[in-house]
Amino acid sequence: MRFVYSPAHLAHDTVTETVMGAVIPANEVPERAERIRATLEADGGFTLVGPTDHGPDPILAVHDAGLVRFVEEAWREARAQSINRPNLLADTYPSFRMFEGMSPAFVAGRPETRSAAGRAGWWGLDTANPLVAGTAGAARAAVDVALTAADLVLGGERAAYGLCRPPGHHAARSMAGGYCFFNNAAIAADAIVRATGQRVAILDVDYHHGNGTQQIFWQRGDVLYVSLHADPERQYPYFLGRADETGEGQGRGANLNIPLPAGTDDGAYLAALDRGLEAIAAAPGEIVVVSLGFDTYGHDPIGDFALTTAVYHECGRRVAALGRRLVILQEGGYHRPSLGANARAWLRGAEGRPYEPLPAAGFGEHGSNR
Ligand code: SP5
Ligand code: ZN
Repeated sequence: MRFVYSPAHLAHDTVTETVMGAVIPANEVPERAERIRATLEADGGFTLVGPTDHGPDPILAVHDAGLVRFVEEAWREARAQSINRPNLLADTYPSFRMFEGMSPAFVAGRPETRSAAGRAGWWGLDTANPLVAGTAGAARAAVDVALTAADLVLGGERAAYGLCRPPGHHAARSMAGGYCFFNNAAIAADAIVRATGQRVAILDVDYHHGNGTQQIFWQRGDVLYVSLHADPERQYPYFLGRADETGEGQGRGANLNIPLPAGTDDGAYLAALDRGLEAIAAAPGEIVVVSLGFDTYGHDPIGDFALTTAVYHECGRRVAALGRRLVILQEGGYHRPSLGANARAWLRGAEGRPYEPLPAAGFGEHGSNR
């Protein structure tokens, strides 16, 4: 299988994030993508290709131009306003309650403020989403990685993997968040719909609900969104991801959320995956975009599922058994020592190659982030 990678992600060199007010070491760090790249190269069965520049139009087809401007200007503007921290992180967000009683038209006309800190809140969801000097370039490159993987599949490949970083599925039309700036999977799915005129399904197996992807396609019938994730009753992004969210308007019935309990193990996960795959098999279309996360892993520092490396091989195998072509895009996964082995297992499963676990040394699946 070919996999698309760009070193531009290295410049998105996040250091800290905040969780409930506490500063902690960043989870979404360059080492994640480097681990996966190194393991796929060591496997010998994967071919690295660089992305091609697709320009801003596919991004602007999905995202508000204001969000794109913010991502591109924010770092320079923060420095110009003497914000001399290692990263730009908001502390104030425009809760919808701030605008209660005001008409949507009036609210839509509110200016975003000139303050860089204020703008980071205006366009953001949460305080765990640091923006640094290299973020804009990395986010642009991640979109190009996704679109190049889509091009490979549109060109006839059965499957291609885009090693996107930063990830994308929490980014909504006008909002960054959850380590995401541009929604790589949504941009790729939208581009595939435009290129083929066919329906596309997105299968999101990151541990978290892809609130951004759901929002972008909420009223669209041409993209089916299916997500397996931690129940928002206990986990980020808290305010979306419930089973009764099924889409509206043209998109009615084209959104399937499968929230799962803490401790979900291999068997329970595979049963839920089969439910998701049944929904995809029942819908028309030849291409599936996979939002692939490994924060479902048993040792993930921010997840609470119990999946093993071996089950990722079986997941890849079952997804490929749909018989559709796959654009597989990296989302989350924060237990760094296991990321290479987990990605390799999933992708080998999708190709019909045997699991053949790696030796525990080096890129083994155990160990801690430290
Ligand atoms: C792409 C992706 O996986 N984004 C995840 C963003 C999660 N951000 C909020 C994390 C909240 C972590 N709660 C930690 C509980 C640790 N026991
Ligand atoms: Zn996640």
